[in-house]
Amino acid sequence: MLEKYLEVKQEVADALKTGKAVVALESTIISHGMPYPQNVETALKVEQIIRDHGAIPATIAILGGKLKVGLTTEEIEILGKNNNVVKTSRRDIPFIVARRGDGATTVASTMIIAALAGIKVFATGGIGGVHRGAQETFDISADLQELAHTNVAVVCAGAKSILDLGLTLEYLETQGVPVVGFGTEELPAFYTRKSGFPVDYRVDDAQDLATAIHAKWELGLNGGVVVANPIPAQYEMDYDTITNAIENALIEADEKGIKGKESTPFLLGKVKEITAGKSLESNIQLVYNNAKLGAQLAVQLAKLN
Ligand code: PSU
Ligand code: MN
Repeated sequence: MLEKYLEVKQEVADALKTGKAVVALESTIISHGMPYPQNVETALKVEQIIRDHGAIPATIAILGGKLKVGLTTEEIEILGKNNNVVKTSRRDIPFIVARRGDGATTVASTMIIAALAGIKVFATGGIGGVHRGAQETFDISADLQELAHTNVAVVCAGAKSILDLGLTLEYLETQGVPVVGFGTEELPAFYTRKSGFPVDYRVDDAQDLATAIHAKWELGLNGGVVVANPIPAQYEMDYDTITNAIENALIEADEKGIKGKESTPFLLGKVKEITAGKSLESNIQLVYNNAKLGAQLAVQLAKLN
């Protein structure tokens, strides 16, 4: 029945069958998170970094209504160039499938499709979370509910302070999702290594991380793990510059009445514009850094299974 919907690339299927390390990657970051051609260049380089660290990359998207696990270079090009690709979260999946459409998967939907294929590790830039002002707007990313239920470890650089990081951590705590700092006691805030908020656990190597995640799932404690990996210091942005950019982006979003699924892409685009592309270089570098850790974690987890 699943075969009707799911199309796993041969190389990925072989790796999964033989218990080799595989790392899932999302496609919203390609279609809605970065401009062309940097998006395509980054997506391809990320795949190479994962290979260089001993794992097989599986970029995930919906193409022609199929849930694709592992894409060709041509398919990544399509996602990067075509602005008709729909941002697809959990609720959108059945409709994109039914109309045989193309969808760029968010953290939530990438986790769903990765889990269907049997992939345990997913590397990306940043996760969605509780938006600032959520007390009024109820804008809470579906990513957080997915982390509550779906058994995939998500390696990210924390979350951007377009979100309310304190409320995001509270929400994850309620849902039983561990937030682990890789080599840090503090939640990184995407462009910066620090946020002022502590993580639940600090882990310093991929093997210890794999041991804890493996224990979680063997004990039947379903749900994901947030592995928060700080941006390398040399690519970190100046705290005041990025804070200012985010404040201005939030004001403009509010004035324009931007809501719902448009909110995150709008804010990301504005921040990029205000920092004159400086944020893009940081964004690319932190994704590379997460791809490397994702591969190392997948290799360690594969040893335990
Ligand atoms: N944060 C980023 N870059 C991104 C996203 C979030 O720094 O590209 C994307 C991810 O795909 C994430 C999604 O899953 O935005 C969250 O959107 P929403 O808040 O609408 O759930
Ligand atoms: Mn939202």
